[in-house]
Amino acid sequence: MVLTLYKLDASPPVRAVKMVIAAINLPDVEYVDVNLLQGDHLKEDYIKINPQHTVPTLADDDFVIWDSHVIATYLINMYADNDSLYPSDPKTRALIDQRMHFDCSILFPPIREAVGPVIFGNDKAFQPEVLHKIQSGYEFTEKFLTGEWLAGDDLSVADICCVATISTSNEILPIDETLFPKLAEWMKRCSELEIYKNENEPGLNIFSQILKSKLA
Ligand SMILES: N[C@@H](CCC(=O)N[C@@H](CS)C(=O)NCC(=O)O)C(=O)O
Repeated sequence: MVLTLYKLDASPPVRAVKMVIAAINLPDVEYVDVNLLQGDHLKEDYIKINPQHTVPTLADDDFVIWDSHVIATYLINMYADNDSLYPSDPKTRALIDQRMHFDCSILFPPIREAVGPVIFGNDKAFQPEVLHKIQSGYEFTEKFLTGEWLAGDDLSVADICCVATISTSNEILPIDETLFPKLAEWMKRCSELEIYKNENEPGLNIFSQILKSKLA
């Protein structure tokens, strides 16, 4: 099999997939950069692969799939030595799926909404309504954290996907640890993981630099 990941390191969902690839020790993934700032994703060749023109996109030989959560669980189901990141027990899996749908529908959209007008437009500040949505995502996440990890006592793919997103929104609206102590602790726990240091931090730094240069 030949695995190709179309990616942009600054992108949170790309970083989530790269952390999963590292967590399951998947060797020999070919990486292809898609520069959104230069409009690579809107070119005919890329639209043919993914009509929704998002990154990340995965090609496994001629099977093509996108959305980071789907790519992450596909790679675990298909190639991981064990299912610890995405256990097959239906209730555990449902809890993980809920967190990932929450990431997709609540945590990630305000990041796009906040940075779009800054990175692709001329805005020099974030809209207050968007910051409110990010804060609301923090409030929910704080409530979900009843154990060490987002879906209980063990690290799962939900933590990986959500930390890629929340570490990014933290650059837009820093997490107030007096309001969200469990969230701040979880962030710290995640940031100590090797996969986070190697696969999330570098792209997060790129994101942060782009943002700072646009806000300046
Ligand atoms: N839910 C998707 C979101 C993907 C997404 O929106 N990626 C952004 C970059 S962070 C993108 O590709 N934007 C370009 C576009 O939508 O045209 C996922 O998890 O993969």
